[in-house]
Amino acid sequence: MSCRRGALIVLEGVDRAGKTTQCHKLVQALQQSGRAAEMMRFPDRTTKIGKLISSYLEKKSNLEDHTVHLLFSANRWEMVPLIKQKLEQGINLVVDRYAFSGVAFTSAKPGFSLEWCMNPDVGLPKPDLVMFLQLNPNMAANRGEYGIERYETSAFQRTVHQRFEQLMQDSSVNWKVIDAARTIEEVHKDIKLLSEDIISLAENQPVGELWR
Ligand code: ADP
Ligand code: 2DT
Repeated sequence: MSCRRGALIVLEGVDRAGKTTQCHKLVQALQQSGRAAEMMRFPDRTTKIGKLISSYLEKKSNLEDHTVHLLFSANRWEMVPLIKQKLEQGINLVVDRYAFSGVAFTSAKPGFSLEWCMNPDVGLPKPDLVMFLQLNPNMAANRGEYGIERYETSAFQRTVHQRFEQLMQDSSVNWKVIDAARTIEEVHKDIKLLSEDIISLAENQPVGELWR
């Protein structure tokens, strides 16, 4: 007897929108309701490629812009066998950032088109649901100072936000915009409901291919 597959659920949004907080809460809630669920995050800084990326983000090393874009994508591709295996085992995966962050961040740099940035990630396992945690830059600023990593400036984050808006025009992806300016519990309630719905829908469908 084949088991029902798990759903691939992604949380996206700008810095401090609450992605990590909500991923943890969602995994916990799904597990408490008797569903298998695990969290993943990108970049996954634990792999060899992830360590190169981490050093770049920490500004301990420099990498050419195209090169680091391809490394971020490779960091997702190296996880694809594991992602597929977990979904087939019926485990729901809750993912903190995915290819959408990859495209939004690189295309916020001068000289990078959305199309060029999307190409390396074409064919990745397609998320069944992508929730975009919407938070305006002023609200994000109230949640604490930016850190010292690369990309952590308000001007760059504003451009990243515009790129996300462009990506959300693509109806081939199941985007849901979540108002992230509310309390942690209010945001969680919406995310949990949307996730439960998609888990029921996805279990009878094959995993799709992103942007193909
Ligand atoms: P992200 O992963 O999107 O960068 P985090 O989940 O790390 O965001 O949250 C950033 C900061 O904002 C943390 O200090 C967190 O406790 C706080 N935070 C998260 N969600 C909310 C919320 N809904 N209201 C107020 N503060 C929040
Ligand atoms: P956190 O580990 O704090 O989420 O920051 N990024 C992420 C990219 O530029 N390309 C990508 O493909 C991904 C997944 C976003 C990671 C930083 O790396 C950026 C912020």
